[in-house]
Amino acid sequence: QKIIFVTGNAGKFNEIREILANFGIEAIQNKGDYPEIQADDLEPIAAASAKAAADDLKIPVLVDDSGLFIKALNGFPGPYSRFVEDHLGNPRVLKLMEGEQNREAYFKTVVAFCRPGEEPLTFSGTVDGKIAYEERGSGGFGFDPIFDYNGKTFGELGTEFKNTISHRRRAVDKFLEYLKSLD
Ligand code: ITT
Ligand code: NA
Repeated sequence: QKIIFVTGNAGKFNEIREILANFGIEAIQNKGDYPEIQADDLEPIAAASAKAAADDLKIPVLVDDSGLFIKALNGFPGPYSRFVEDHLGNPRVLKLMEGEQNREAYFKTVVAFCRPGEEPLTFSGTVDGKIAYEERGSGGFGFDPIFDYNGKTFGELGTEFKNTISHRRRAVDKFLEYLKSLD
């Protein structure tokens, strides 16, 4: 079984590829860049991207929209995570958190699956953690070096462990449940 995963983000693709491979599904990357709508949460963003890609490519596709939600910052960067990661980076996020006692945060992934001409389906997953006081570890990508999970950052824990408990894994598990329900 093969599935087209539309993303320009190599970190995401590698994680999804490894997760799906464990379930005997081959992920094929399509780097098509579809305009993203703006919204307060990730579901409508992922859904709109999946529909645009499926209707354009005329094949079923999977997309992933993810973000880091920091409690003390009222959920920022959330749906603006891409912009913050690209234009500010982890050091500036740590700066915003300086002097902040409440370090609680979560990662969220919404994977959206869409067949051409049909409505998209969305599946979400989250994982709770804390914003670290400094970047640690070189594994993973994006915000992983500042996301502390039980004392170690995702950067320190690395992709293999991350894939067993991550927001992305939890979202993909729900998608796999859906696929299974079709058999
Ligand atoms: P697409 O082509 O798939 O849209 P993107 O990089 O635009 O790729 P997102 O908008 O979903 O993807 O990602 C928001 C940001 O959050 C982006 O800068 C990622 O690096 C970061 N991010 C997403 N998932 C992450 C994870 O599991 N760990 C750390 N950072 C993550
Ligand atoms: Na994106």
